[in-house]
Amino acid sequence: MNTKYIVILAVIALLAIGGFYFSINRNSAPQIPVEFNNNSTPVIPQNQNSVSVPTSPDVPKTTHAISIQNFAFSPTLITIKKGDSIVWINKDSVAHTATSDTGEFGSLSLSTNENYNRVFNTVGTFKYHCTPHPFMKGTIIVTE
Ligand SMILES: [Cu+2]
Repeated sequence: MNTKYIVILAVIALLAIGGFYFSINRNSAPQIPVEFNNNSTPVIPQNQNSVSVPTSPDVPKTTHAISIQNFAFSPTLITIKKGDSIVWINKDSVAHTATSDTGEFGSLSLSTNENYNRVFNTVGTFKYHCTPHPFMKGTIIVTE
């Protein structure tokens, strides 16, 4: 009789221990975050029909500096690529301009260390001068 009870107690104890371990294992199971995508319909980007094409080719544009110093443009002649820009910087203590001979572009009067920037999008030869000092001349050649 006693051994029966011992066996039953042992079984109960084993079940209890098993349940205890089971609950521990459940609780200590690694909590892996699972993201459910509730949005079952695929997101279709708007403007699907219009493909965006860059309006200008991704060619790096260069800015070329022309210094105005000692009553002269330096360099006097410069060759650049279409789309490049020129920045004139007045290094003189006297005011100068960079003025197109044909009136296509022109700076205001540039004081010391002031600059004037212009993009050249057209192939060609562009001559310019300084309005207060017409003997100051320069040429920009723009190529493809
Ligand atoms: Cu000048």
